[in-house]
This record gives sequence, C-alpha cells and structure tokens, in this order.
Amino acid sequence: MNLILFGPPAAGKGTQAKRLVTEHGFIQLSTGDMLRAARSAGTELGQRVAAIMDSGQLVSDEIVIELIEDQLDTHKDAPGFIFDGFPRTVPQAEALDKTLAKRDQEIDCVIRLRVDEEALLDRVTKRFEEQGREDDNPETFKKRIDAYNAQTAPLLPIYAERKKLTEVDGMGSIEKVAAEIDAALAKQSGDEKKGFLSKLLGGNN
Ligand code: B4P
Repeated sequence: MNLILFGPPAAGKGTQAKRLVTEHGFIQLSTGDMLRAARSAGTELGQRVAAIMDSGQLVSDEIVIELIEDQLDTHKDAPGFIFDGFPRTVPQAEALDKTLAKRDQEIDCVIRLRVDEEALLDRVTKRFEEQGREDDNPETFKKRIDAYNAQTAPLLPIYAERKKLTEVDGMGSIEKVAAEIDAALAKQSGDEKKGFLSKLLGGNN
C-alpha cells in the first residue's frame, strides 16, 4: 500500500509515519528528513536548500522529486511506502503519479491530519524551545503555513475526487491520532479487498 500523510507543517506527519514504520513495517520517505540530513552532512545540496528552508519556503520541485525517485529506486522491491511531507505541490503530485505508474503502482490512500493553527503554533513553539529548529520560529512558521495554504492544500480536492482522501482529527493525543489512522487504514484495506473480490466476481460483490 502506498500512503500519503498529508497536513500542514507540524500536524504530526513525521510522528505518525515513524510509528507506522515501527508498528506496521512501512518504509517512510520524508523529504523534510532527507533535506535536514543533507544539511547536517554539509553536502552541496544541503548548502543549497538551507536558506530556503530557514525562510519557510518550499525547496524546488526538481530537488525533492529527484530525492524521492532515488529512494524508490533504492527500495525497488518494497511493497509500499509512506510519503511524509511529499507531495507538497501539484507538479510534485504529478511526478509521483508518473513514477509510481512506471512501477505499476499508485497512491492508495491519503490521510489528512486536521489540526487548527493555534495548536500548530503551540507545537512548533515547544519544538523550537526544545530543539532550536530554525524554521520553527513563529515568524518563519507563519510563512510555512502560508506556503501550505497556497501550494499544498490545493492537492486536497484532487485526491478527494479520486476517492483516496480520508480525514483524521489530528488534535488529539499522539495515541488517539494513531488509533484513528489505523482504523482508516484497516477500512482502506477492507475496501481494496472488496474491490478485488468485486472484480473477480464480475462486479456483483
Ligand atoms: P517537514 O519536515 O515535512 O515539516 P514538519 O514540521 O516536521 O511537519 P510534521 O507534520 O512532520 O510534524 P511532526 O510530526 O514533526 O518540512 C520542513 C521543511 O522542509 C519545509 O518547510 C520545506 O522547506 C522543506 N520541504 C520538505 N518537504 C518538501 C517538499 N516536498 N517540497 C518542498 N519543500 C519541502 O510534529 C511536529 C511537532 O508536534 C513535534 O514536536 C511532535 O512531537 C508534536 N506532535 C506531533 N503530534 C502531536 C499530537 N498529536 N499532539 C501534540 N503534539 C504533537
């Protein structure tokens, strides 16, 4: 199963993706983590993206698409992935569809974590105090929210139209959000099985 964890910055995508890896054996592809790793390693890519990330803007589509394609090539035999923080723009979503189609795969489920802006700000303020992540300061965070609303949120109706979108309340505790995601995934795999049976039985199931 290929799953997208979708939501504004600090909605809990990374938190939930890591749990799904531990509990269900998914492979997590987080473009945010990849970019931060490049920065920590001081690579040429890391140096190129540092200022953009610290300003709260999105890095270029070309860069993140290449990062994702490299990872898909690396894990050729994986049964599925969690895309965490990717896609974040329409061109990224189109590139993902194309690259998955080449592998005879598609996006099966998009889970949107809904968290209100005040709670998001509380979370990043706490993380800024604890970890000092430059893009978590309140001014930069506002720009990240603006980028989400302008460039990422427009993907929601696209996935809704394809009947891939499930909304999850991301305001509860980490455990409560996890339980809701698990329920959504169980329903999704049930629906997939039903669809498969229905095809097998000529659409009568
Ligand atoms: P990300 O790394 O994706 O952003 P994030 O803030 O870490 O979001 P996430 O939703 O994963 O939050 P988390 O679980 O950590 O992106 C960072 C930057 O990289 C972007 O601004 C951009 O510049 C660049 N970038 C990345 N991908 C890109 C792309 N595809 N295209 C272009 N640019 C890209 O949770 C946040 C905090 O909340 C944590 O401290 C956590 O402990 C806490 N928390 C989580 N769930 C909670 C809950 N239920 N209750 C209370 N606290 C909770």
